[in-house]
Amino acid sequence: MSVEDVAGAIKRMEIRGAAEIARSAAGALRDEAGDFQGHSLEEMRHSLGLARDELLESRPTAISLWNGVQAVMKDAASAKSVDELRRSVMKNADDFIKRSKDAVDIIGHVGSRRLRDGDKVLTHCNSKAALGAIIQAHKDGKHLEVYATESRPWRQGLQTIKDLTAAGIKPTLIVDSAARWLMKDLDAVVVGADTICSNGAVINKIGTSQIALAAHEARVPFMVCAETFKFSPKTMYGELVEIEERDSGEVAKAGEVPPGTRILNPVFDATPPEYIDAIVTEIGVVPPSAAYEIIVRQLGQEFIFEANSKW
Ligand code: RUB
Repeated sequence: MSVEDVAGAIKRMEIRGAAEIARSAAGALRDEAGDFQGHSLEEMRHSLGLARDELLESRPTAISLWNGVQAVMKDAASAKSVDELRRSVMKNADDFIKRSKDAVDIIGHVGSRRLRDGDKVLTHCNSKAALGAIIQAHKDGKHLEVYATESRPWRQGLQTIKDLTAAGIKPTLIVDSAARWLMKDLDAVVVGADTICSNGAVINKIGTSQIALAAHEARVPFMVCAETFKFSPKTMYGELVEIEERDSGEVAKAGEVPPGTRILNPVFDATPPEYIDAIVTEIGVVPPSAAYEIIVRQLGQEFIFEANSKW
């Protein structure tokens, strides 16, 4: 797929989920570099720069996209020839995609250990990392009762039900507003993340923070499954995470509400660190308070410099 096709598919949510968005963007940059026909290094840098910007503009909230693009382009400034630039972009993209898939796998195994036989577990939206932990626990022989929220307005919960069913789990679907009613019967909540801020706050699908609040009230452990490239170096420098607002037609179609009705459609929200018991990453289970440390150690100086250099 071309950069334009991938950016369009991300915008339309045909490609969705923070990790998948990042991997697809990395793949698009790899193909762009591979297909470059020119002979000038400057021209290639320029065209990759435009491709990077187009991909970054496709969805604003998930830092995985920015981190992924950054990982692919990290050697672009130092490359000395078209060939070197092409090789570095293609290799970095392949490395990022592999690392990201391996991370989901490890998170599955680590997250599984946090779930016990007989647990009743709720998940929200459709996170491959969160589902990885639940499905791995099932493969490890634990009998889980799994509940999935519908996740209005896009109803990603239906995809979650399909994913769980394909893995041999018989899940139960609930409407989003049933989460607190159900909470008293649950043993764990497992969700994914689009962005984790340097203070440990987690940005994920709208409604996540309400579920976390209900879990906190009922003392039900709230676990976030997220690869380290979901942590945001930008937030270290005070940048607030932009919460994407999508078209009102996703909430109510024309004719369903009186003309002039104002509809708000924010698609992510922030869960404060106090409501999060554990973040499961590919480098281990960490508390939200470790977020700053992870950004510094795992993403490293290059990412931090780049995150700060725009201002
Ligand atoms: C998806 C969503 C997911 C995270 C993590 O929102 O909020 O929980 O992206 O997913 P949308 P993953 O459907 O709007 O993209 O673990 O697969 O990266």
